[in-house]
Amino acid sequence: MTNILTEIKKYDTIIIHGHKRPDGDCYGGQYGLKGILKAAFPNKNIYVVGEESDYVKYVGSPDTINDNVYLDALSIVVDTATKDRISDPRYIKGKKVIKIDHHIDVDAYGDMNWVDTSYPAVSEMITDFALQHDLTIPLSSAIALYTGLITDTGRFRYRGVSNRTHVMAGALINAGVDVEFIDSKLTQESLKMFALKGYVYSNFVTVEGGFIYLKMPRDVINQYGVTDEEAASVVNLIGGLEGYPVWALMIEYENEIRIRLRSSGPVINTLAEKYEGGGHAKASGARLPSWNHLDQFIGDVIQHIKESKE
Ligand SMILES: [Mn+2]
Repeated sequence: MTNILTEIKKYDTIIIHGHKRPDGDCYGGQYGLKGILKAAFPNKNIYVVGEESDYVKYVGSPDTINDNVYLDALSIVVDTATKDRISDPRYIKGKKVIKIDHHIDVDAYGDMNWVDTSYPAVSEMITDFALQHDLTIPLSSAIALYTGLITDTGRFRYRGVSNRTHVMAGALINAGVDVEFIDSKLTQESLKMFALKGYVYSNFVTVEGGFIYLKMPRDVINQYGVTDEEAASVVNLIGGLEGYPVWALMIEYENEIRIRLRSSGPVINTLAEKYEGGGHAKASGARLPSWNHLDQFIGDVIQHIKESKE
């Protein structure tokens, strides 16, 4: 962690990347870090690049920069486990790349990698980084980081939330976060999402053995007029059902089916790895080439649940 600050000090330009289809924690890490570095080093040029997120747009919006900005720049990539998920492939043009992440380290793409899965959110890592180095956390960063902290922990409900998580949250409140403001931003719902929930509750499928899933074909997403990100966000609606410890949301893309696989029981990232995926022990992603592979996948999930009980 100390080495990271030493590196940061060497560069006049720092470009912060995140992952494709950024979520609250990705945004939190990116904009949180940007504000902290800007406050500590006002003469440095600090940029955030990558995709925009509608869901957390109050946190910030990305900068547009030319390729030549990367000359002599330091690239920092947050919240992204693998190279192919990094948003804006130009990160590699930086003189040095630092990876800061809390996912299982499958791809150490950085010249320097700070990867620690004991953090439930990269926003907690960035907050800790600031506190340990006595860096000021400006209000804009605190809002970003608190957003990341509560979205990746499901409002402090998931495993991985620790004493440290709450200490970090407390530090962000000290920095001026209005928790009610952030909660209202995150919980406000659009009519189309409200309607989509009706679809979820009417179309889930339960499989004997403890698996519940929902198919989200492309025409459903179009019919409800939601973004892919919004569609993906309903995964937890089918979680927590008694007798069904593993659940999945399957979204249809042009050439593949992307699966969000979740568990409140067995570890499922090993299973996800068999299907071009991976991630956390109880929250992973996977892919199928088409719906034709669904039955095989379901069979594997059931088998996996069975084996985990033995
Ligand atoms: Mn994260």
